[in-house]
Amino acid sequence: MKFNVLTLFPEMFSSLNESIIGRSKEKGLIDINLINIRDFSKNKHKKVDDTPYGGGAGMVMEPTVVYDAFKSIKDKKTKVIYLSPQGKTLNQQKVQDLAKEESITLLCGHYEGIDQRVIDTIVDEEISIGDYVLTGGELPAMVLIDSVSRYIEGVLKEESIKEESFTNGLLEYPQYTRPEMFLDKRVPEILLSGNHQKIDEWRRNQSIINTYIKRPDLLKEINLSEKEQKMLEEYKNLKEGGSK
Ligand code: 9WO
Repeated sequence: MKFNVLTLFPEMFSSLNESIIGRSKEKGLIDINLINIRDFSKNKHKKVDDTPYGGGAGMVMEPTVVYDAFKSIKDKKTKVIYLSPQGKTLNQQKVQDLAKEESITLLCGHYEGIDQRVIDTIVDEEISIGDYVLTGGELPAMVLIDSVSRYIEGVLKEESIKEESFTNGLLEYPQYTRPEMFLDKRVPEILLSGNHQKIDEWRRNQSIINTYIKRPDLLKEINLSEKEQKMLEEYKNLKEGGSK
């Protein structure tokens, strides 16, 4: 997967050299091409922004420099995404769809935004990572790169993707590692049993209960078996009994 990033702050993306994403870059599974928009300024002071027409606070990124930076990308085809609070909110389905693209170009705005005319000219899609305002699109671009990269073949172990949260529409089951006893808390006995059928069943039940507690809205979309429905009802009754 090729990611082009149009940004005034390419150094911010050095965090993507760490961990799983860093390793995937080394392996050549993902290619992150950082384009410094400022390099395309024709101004002797490398200016990239100007005051807004109509007045008001702050600065707006000029269309010409953004357009020239975009035109330097030589990919045959690339999906251009503008990270903005006005976009559709990113979710796991969207992440999986984006992972099928050959090339994605992320446009990161700063200051009070980018001249609307260049947005209308080059952007295919506006995406938000949540309903809050930041100082720029760089962190959202990194969130998108991280989430999409996980679905590129070879980046993660197959099993990790299949077992994870959201893939089956449920939240995750709790995880445990050594030691067997931590403070006064034991690891659930079933996980030490070696009975993998029972363990799978227990984990799925934990996922269902976890989802019921934390995200009941997600549970409405899930087809529970009769056995699982009973299990959940039993949990609800137990909870009403006040023993938690
Ligand atoms: C600031 C501002 C101030 C006065 C009048 C209008 C204004 N608009 C903005 C503004 O939207 N600034 C943005 C800052 C421009 C694009 C990059 N910025 C940004 C992206 N902030 N937050 C995001 C973002 C992107 C994706 N998901 C969540 C937040």
